[in-house]
Amino acid sequence: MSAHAPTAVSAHARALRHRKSVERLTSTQLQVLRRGFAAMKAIGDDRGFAHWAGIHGLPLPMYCQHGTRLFLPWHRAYLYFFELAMQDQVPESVLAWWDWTSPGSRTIGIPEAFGARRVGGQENSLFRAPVPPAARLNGQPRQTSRAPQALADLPTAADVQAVLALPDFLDFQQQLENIHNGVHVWVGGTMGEIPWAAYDPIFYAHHAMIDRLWRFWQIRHPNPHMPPGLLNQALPPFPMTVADTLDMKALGYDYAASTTHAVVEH
Ligand SMILES: [Cu+2]
Repeated sequence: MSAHAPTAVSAHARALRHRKSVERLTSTQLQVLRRGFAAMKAIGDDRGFAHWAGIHGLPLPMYCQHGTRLFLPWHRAYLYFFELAMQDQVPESVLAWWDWTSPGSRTIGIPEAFGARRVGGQENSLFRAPVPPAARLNGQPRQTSRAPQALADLPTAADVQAVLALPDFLDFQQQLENIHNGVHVWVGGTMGEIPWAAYDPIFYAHHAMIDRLWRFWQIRHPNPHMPPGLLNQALPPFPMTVADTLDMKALGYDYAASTTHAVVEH
């Protein structure tokens, strides 16, 4: 992580990078995203995809925070450093979010960007990824897989709006985590199992959506009640505290406003 110590944050505070909806990427933007994942997957050391996926889950130690007060901050830091690692390989690449409440998602489920097995005669780097031997336990398959459930079982926009209205951070976080759990289970296969979920490339689009909803919530509740002590908590293995995750623009990214006008324009 040394290459991206917190002091590097200001160096990255150049023009804001906007994460966009997977469904609204131009074909060029999608190609760049695919190149970012493909480049990381081709690297076996700690700059590579398997290393980053392994920070979330197996092999041990598993750092991810689920069912704790650090769920949102930890995953924001995780995506932030993952995206920097991807940009080390493909500088113009930016994570995209998967809005599982969108009409498109409720029609086809997994977005085509991730669901297509092959594109242009090559394996789609967003379709799946290998699970390395060190992370395989109990006969875990060598490749990630998905087993999506019924379209009607995806969370709805109304589910999301109800959660965004909650004024208390911990309530909000807990209920958003529940929605998030439901989508992991909905995608099924590897995504349904925490120790391996981050090996599926769609993990990052799902968590970008969760991170985006937290951003909306922050805008709607600018002075949230945060429990004492929470802000100073560290987010290992990342050199950040909860407080460091709150100002997204200081981190150098934001979410494109195209589908967020109702909550984001101000
Ligand atoms: Cu998750």
